[in-house]
Amino acid sequence: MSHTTDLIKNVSIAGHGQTGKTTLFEHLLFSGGVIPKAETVESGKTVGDSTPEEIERKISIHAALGHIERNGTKINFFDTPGSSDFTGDVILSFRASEFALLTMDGRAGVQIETIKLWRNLDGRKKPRGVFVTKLDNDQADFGKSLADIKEKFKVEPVAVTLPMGHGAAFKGVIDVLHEKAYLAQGESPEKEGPIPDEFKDAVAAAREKLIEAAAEGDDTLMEHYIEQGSLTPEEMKKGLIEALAENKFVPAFAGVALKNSGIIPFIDFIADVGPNPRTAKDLMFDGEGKEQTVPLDPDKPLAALVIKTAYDQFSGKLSWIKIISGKLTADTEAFNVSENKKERIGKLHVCQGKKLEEVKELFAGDIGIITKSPTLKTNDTIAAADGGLNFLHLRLPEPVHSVAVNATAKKDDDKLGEFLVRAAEEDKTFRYHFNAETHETVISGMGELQINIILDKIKTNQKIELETHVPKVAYRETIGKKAGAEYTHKKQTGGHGQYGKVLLEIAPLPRGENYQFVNAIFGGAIPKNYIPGVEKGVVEGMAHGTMAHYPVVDVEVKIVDGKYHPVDSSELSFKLAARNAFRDAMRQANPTLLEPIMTLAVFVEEKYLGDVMSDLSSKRGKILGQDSSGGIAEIHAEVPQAELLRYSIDLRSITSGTGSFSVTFAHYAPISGRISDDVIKAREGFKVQETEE
Ligand SMILES: Nc1nc2c(ncn2[C@@H]2O[C@H](COP(=O)(O)OP(=O)(O)O)[C@@H](O)[C@H]2O)c(=O)[nH]1
Ligand SMILES: [Mg+2]
Repeated sequence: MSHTTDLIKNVSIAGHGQTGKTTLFEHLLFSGGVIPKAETVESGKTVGDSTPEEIERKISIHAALGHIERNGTKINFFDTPGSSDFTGDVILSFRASEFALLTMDGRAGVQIETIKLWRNLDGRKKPRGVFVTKLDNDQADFGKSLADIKEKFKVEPVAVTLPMGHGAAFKGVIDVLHEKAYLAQGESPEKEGPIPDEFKDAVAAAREKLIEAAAEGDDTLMEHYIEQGSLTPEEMKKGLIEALAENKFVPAFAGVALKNSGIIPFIDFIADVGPNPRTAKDLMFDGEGKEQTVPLDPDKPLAALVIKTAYDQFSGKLSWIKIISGKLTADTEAFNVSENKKERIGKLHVCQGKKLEEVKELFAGDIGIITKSPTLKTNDTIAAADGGLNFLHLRLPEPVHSVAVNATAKKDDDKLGEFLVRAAEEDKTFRYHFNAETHETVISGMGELQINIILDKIKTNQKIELETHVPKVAYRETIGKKAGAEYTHKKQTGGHGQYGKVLLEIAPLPRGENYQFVNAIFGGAIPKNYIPGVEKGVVEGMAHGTMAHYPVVDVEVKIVDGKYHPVDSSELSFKLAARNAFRDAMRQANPTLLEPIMTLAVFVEEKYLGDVMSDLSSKRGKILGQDSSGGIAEIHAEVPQAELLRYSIDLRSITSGTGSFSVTFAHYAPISGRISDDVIKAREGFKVQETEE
């Protein structure tokens, strides 16, 4: 069944790993009547963790989508992965939702992923709430968790539900908004009842805060509140809706998902107060080079965005799509704005995890799935007609972890290539490229876990035997001073000979300027038609330097003199002369190896700061700056790439898996001594393929 815009809500459930997202998602579907029984993550039967790799590892790897209905409103929920290796699917779910629910373990409070997700939501001005889970643990503390939010984010969350006890004494939650208690019933849905006397004062105080939050949403309500000292339930609801859509308050919820507690009042809150899809403020498109936003609008012609591509072993290719304006109808023709061509829309579906249900149409605000489209890709904009807006692509972080791979058997190369294309389509944070310089296929992603899961799939599902290794570093060579050399290429024994003489001077250029060729020949010492041959020789000479055969950069080459022979000279003779002259000059010009230096930004909990800094200095890192806020330290440094090839693994072990980093190329820098000697040694036996006479 399809729902219209004002009867749709979209919620992303996100948070640090193991805070109970998948369990909460399961119990939302159970309490919403979608599934007859809530399964545990450990059983491998949850709706959220349904792919073979998730069942095997007992963690979420992909976003899952499901929905319930409450008083006629459809609520779409995303269950997202907690590990930063799978951040791509969290970001796409944020993009498609107007509200994010961050889960927090009641024992741990704010954790590093909570902070990163909070910042990401800040960047989108996205309304959000927090759900404090696992309150059945003795050390869990709802109040402390909210205080932690206040300390770290300078926002005081407003409790919409309150726990009745905690640990073994946990009995259920109280819905402060609707003034009802919900007793936990274990496997059955929670049961509504009166608020026990012992909690009445706490509820009254919490309700006061909720009324204040509602009054903040609207100026006339604020006047009423000041005049009357309170708000009617209708006024309160209206104020909360407005305040939440404007991200003016952060609702907080308590619960024990595993025991079906805190679920129904949360569903009620979303159905009543959750942001309408029309309130989305991050629907950005490229308006002639300038980013602009459009309102979500059911009355405009169709516009929709493909947010995700997945391949299901039973249903085949799935293209997840969010409708931004108008409606999408099954079995019609639309226009693919990104590809600038007509697009056939086949069957449309809504889903509960991997279970699909066919629908005829989807309205603005809704999220659904197009199956078996051979052409649709993630980030494609689909519109009613040509000339529509082109929505901006998902903004994802750059890969930080790379591995070089090759199929053990040459015959598997094509199959491996096809798999990589598909994997990169499914997860936009995963990339692959062939590095022509090092002759390696390098795959990259957000961390070792993500890469290992992909390698496992290649080995197990595709039955391709693989070899993997740490990617090679692309070193460079350059010179430290001016030098000159002359070289005569001569072969004049019988018949048509070869003759060319080149005299050249080389000089260092500033870093990053690469190469300059200067022709300073006077009086036709080398005729014009041979100059291209001379330059070819120089370029070939620079392709493999004299130290370790790496490309030579940042050199000016000036051809100053030469000599030719009217019969024996040829382009080839001058090319060979120039190549050798260049290398002779380079040997005398104080040649040096250069290594790539990366700019690194590391995010860690403050307690790991010292260990991370000393590790960076052992990696020849130069600290550029350091900043701390809300318990998280941010370190900026420049570090040689050669030291960072396994940094995601190192940082994981230093920070017990909590740290993260980003890395971009900065510049090349000279190396010397033992480091340089080792690089040269590692290149021994490298064969240069060049044309000979
Ligand atoms: N005691 C308790 N355990 C829970 C609760 N919610 C989830 N868990 C357990 O915590 C673990 C992680 O849960 P999961 O839903 O996979 O967390 P996710 O990584 O955030 O998706 C699982 O073993 C769950 O059974 C809860 O409310 N109370
Ligand atoms: Mg999960």
